[in-house]
Amino acid sequence: MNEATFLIKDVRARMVDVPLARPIVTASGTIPSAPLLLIDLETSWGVTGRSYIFGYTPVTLRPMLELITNLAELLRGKTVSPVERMREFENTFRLLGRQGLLGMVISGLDMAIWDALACAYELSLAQLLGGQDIPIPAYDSYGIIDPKRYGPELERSLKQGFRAIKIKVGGGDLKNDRETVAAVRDIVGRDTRLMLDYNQSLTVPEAVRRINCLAEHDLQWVEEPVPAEDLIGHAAIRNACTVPIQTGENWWFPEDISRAISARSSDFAMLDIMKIGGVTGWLRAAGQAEGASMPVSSHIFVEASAHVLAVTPTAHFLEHLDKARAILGDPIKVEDGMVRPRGPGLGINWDESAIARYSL
Ligand code: SMN
Ligand code: MG
Repeated sequence: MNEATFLIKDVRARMVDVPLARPIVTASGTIPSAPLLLIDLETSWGVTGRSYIFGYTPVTLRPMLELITNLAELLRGKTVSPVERMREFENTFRLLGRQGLLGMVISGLDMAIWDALACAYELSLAQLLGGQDIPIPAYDSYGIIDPKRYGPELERSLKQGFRAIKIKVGGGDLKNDRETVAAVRDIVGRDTRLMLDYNQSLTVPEAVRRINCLAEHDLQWVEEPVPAEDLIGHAAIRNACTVPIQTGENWWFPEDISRAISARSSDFAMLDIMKIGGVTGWLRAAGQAEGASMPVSSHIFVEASAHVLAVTPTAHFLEHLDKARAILGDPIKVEDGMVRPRGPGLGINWDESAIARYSL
């Protein structure tokens, strides 16, 4: 295969707002539907690389669409070589920096380039990276819930084989959290791992008070108790609590995991492939996590994350929050509480009629 002839021809992106099975209700705001930007990267061999990025709110989609249109000029005629393309992005944006919408777009393009490369070799991404399509343990991810109304749904998760459940908390006071966690623990039983997510909503003393009080419910982790940038605050909470602290979904590019490791601010790492720098950024972050003996879980992005977790030395859990399901031709399956990476590439196919329905 002559690599020099495998070139990026063009990049297109489309905006959709996709219905969610469950709204994402957090202590820091609610996301009622999933605003996504769908990326198609066309190559000289006729293979198309596909990925999507998640805007959190629809107001981010048009600016990111414009960024992609402008960045396409940088990519057209270049080889389908994700590491080289990332080096170019790094050089181009050294003075500006890459956090925020630009970082999301760079990560999305990186995923699409890796997808095209793996598809061209007729391999899954996990295989292209030297791994296998091994099943990854997954947890089912809920928002802030009223356990009285959500009993049947939680039981459905257990019937699907999930042996781990995450709920978001912090919507009210500690009494509220205690009642919710006790009721959910009752429904899911002693043998199910239970994770909590505060979505950056507390102060350090309040986090210590709440986490130490909730510890009796045997928690797998408590996520982002204070604002994500507050590494010193997270480190202080870790020192004062026995429950492991999970952070990472707001780390931008591999530099941020270096900072977190140095600050000892997290027991676990939860990488978001759209913020950590795509597949290229994930692999670099996963190497650092291995060096720090830190378990790595994924944040949303179920399809791409299954592949990179399959080659992550300290892989822990895949988050099952299937926000793109309604526009995918062949959405992922959960079997016995596990998700298996599936090719070719990232395994992303569009359902064009659903895209037309949810198009913005
Ligand atoms: C989360 C927040 C916002 C969107 C999706 C998911 C969350 C999580 O913090 O960990 O699931
Ligand atoms: Mg979270």
